[in-house]
Amino acid sequence: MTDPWHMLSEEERLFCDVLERLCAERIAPRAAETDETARFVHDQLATLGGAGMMGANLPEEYGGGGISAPALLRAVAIVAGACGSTASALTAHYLATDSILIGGTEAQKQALLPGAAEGRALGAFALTEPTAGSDPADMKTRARREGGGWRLEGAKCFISNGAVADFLVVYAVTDPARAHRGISAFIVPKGTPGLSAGAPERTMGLKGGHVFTLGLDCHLPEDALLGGVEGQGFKTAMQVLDNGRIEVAAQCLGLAEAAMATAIAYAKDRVIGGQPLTDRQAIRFMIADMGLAFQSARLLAQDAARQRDAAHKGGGRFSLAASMAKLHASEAAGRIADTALQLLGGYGYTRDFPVERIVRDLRIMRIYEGSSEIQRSIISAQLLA
Ligand code: COS
Repeated sequence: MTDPWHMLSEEERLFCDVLERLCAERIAPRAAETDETARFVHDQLATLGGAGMMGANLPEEYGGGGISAPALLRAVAIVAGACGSTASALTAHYLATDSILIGGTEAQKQALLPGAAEGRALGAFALTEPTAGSDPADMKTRARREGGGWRLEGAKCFISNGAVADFLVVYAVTDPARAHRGISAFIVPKGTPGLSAGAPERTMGLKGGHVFTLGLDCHLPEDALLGGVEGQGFKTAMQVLDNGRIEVAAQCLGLAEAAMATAIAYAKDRVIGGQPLTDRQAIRFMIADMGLAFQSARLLAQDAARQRDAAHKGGGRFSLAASMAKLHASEAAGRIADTALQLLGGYGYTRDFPVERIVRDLRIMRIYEGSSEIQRSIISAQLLA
């Protein structure tokens, strides 16, 4: 079989090998405990910071890894394979730093990105609202000019890292008359008076990657406006989400591969009626279906990653590829993990194996960063255009 990651450079391979060892030694052994205790993955993110992973999405000029999008895909999958909660908090941080990279002024990039890349400052991306999830253009959070700065008022929900982040990128309406073109983004540091958060949501999975409802009634300085211009927020958010959707596909690949590996090891080991499970055609067919679903998800995600690199060099959009990768990977990974659980039988339903946790961790992948229904809308709009 050819190396499925043949497109990575030698340096990128080395980066991924080191990361894989680190995750196996220091992150994977804590995944079950993280799920049980629902403790935020602070330590795991610090470990990733030491490995250069907190800035792996950023160019070297801002302290980032400067790796290709396929290498980033592989690296995020490695983290997710070790611990879904850690990968989710990590990629939420990428949504914040990507917002600054795509929409920020040079001064904002220089001020925030190197610290974020080193893992000294954790980011959060605040777009979703109680009445504006799939349609963020309908958001109600408002920013008005006030005393040489801004008054930001509203509420956000399901914000990953929200209350633990050192800085948030908050999207808000600055001109209601201009619909999506009247949305702008703001940098809100932790501790800003008037920024409040509830307790973390009690979620089905990804229990160590906390999501929060946030209240906003804050005064912000003039230079909190991302990019220094109004009306660019919606476009920035959409571009960020194109990147983010490939990172969701990466999380799906990592989690699905871990479920599949557990099921294959179990099938090889388990003997029933004097016969190994792998002698049974029903089990072999399950393994074949998981392998096919995984391979198709990986190929689509790698294609989207290559298109992401090409678009970043030459301009243009890769929304179609990103949405296809996210939609397919999240649905395929859900099927893979469910099949793995079925193969393990009653054991799959227990916490003695990681598969039930993976099933729970994966469920949100069909919902966050644009539900499967939204991905189908984007794909059909792109194909019809
Ligand atoms: N890249 C660049 N520009 C984009 C873009 C992208 N990926 N997607 C949309 N735009 C631009 C369009 O080109 C258009 O520009 P103009 O102002 O020049 O007309 C503008 O944004 C509006 O585009 P569109 O009409 O397609 O926007 P909609 O309001 O219909 O939004 C979708 C459509 C479904 C794509 C959007 O609402 C969406 O992504 N929803 C899901 C949100 C989400 O994922 N939330 C999760 C948050 S994180 S958990």
